[in-house]
Amino acid sequence: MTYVERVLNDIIAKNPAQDEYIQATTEVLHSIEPVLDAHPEYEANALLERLCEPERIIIFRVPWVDDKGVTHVNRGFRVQYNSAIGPIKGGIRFHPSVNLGIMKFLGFEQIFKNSLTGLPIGGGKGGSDFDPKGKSDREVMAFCQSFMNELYRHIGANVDVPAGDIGVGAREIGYFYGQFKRLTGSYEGVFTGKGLTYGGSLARKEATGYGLVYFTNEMLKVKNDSFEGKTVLVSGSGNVAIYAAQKATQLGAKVVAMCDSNGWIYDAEGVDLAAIKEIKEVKRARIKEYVNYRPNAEYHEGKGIWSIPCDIALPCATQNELHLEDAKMLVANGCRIVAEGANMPTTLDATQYFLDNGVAFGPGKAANAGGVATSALEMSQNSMRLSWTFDEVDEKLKGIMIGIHKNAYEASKEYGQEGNYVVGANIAGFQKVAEAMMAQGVC
Ligand code: NDP
Ligand code: 2IT
Repeated sequence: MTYVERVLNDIIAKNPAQDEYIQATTEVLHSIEPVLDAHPEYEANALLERLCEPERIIIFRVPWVDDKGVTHVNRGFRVQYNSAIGPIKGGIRFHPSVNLGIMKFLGFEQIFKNSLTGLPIGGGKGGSDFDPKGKSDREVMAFCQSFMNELYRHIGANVDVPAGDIGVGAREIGYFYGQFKRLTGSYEGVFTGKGLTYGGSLARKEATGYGLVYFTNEMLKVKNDSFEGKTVLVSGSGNVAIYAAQKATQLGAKVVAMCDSNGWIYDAEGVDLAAIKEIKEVKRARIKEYVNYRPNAEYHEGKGIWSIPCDIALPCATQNELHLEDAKMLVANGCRIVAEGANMPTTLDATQYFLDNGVAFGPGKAANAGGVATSALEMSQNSMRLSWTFDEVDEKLKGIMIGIHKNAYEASKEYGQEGNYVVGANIAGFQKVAEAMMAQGVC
């Protein structure tokens, strides 16, 4: 039995019902096998066993009272996965599906993503099974304050710096920040994605989506191609999806479809992003309202976005939203590039199908790293007590995404799998963390 098989068997035996965590570790550990073969000292020092076990997991009760006076209890999580290369950094997700396995997969992926940015940030993730849909602002505030009443003691600008993710945006970060400050009396850069009036960075809101498109643009350049004239599908209609669609459109592509968890819209003339922003960012409503803005567009209930012919697919909603049958449809319809704005949106068999069928595939930990990279730029600005202009941040983001693409591509080449960004990103992300962990001794 190889080292990787032994570690994966232990993970499977010890973590029943954590399917997403097993999926993420399986992919990463298999791709780094050549590095492990070249470094027998990693096995001798139980490096993988230490890497796969979070430094600590905090699970806590989050009680709150709704507008009718009814008391509810949700479960809160923070997985502080790995601080070898910097303080813990990663988002907070509010979604009813949140459980320990999902928190661990996201935290595990974050370690390598953060390493790929080249910036000094460790990996972690947090969240709750709280469902913000349909809640009033006061209910969301009550929940965020209660969440912070426990989490504040575990975080800090040099310890652990949370940010947004699904269901957590500027509104929630504001409530977290206010409560943290009240509990600790400390005005510090303990969150990113903050509002611009209290330490936020310009371009953080746009960063994940823009970064995804900058990365995809590098993938296109390898093929001597560009976004100009391409037909693009973007799943989701949240923070990542909206700004991916915006940048792809700016670069000359036509985004013809987007979705939410209820259904999808198709607009042959190109999606009207002002309408999507009003529906999603202002009204917090359902995407089916889009047809009220554009009567020629179609709305379809349920899944189905991947059945539309396209050149480029950008899954930007959630994990395991793109299955093998979707991959087959995309390939049959001529899709040649897939880049993940979401974390692990593509199942393992669908990923393999893309790789086997000549589709250039950008894995999330590389392609969507622009969000956390810009979070690290927000931390830098907070430390300096300065703020950069939008263009300064955007230029840095672009440079970081070009660098991630280059490093992942070169690692894929070095290990004999040129153009396989899954292998390249996993290896490039792993190497820095492994070296830092070895240098710091058994801890
Ligand atoms: P948002 O909450 O802003 O948007 C999420 C979008 O995805 C919504 O349109 C939502 O629809 C849809 N969605 C969520 N769950 C499902 C589901 N089960 N089926 C179909 N659609 C679904 O989140 P973000 O845009 O911030 O995050 C999207 C993805 O990007 C996540 O995987 C996140 O981890 C990842 N990511 C986010 C980063 C960031 O900076 N925000 C950085 C890197 C990655 P509905 O409104 O109906 O729920
Ligand atoms: O998945 C992610 O990279 C994020 N949700 C952003 C994390 C961050 O700290 O900005």
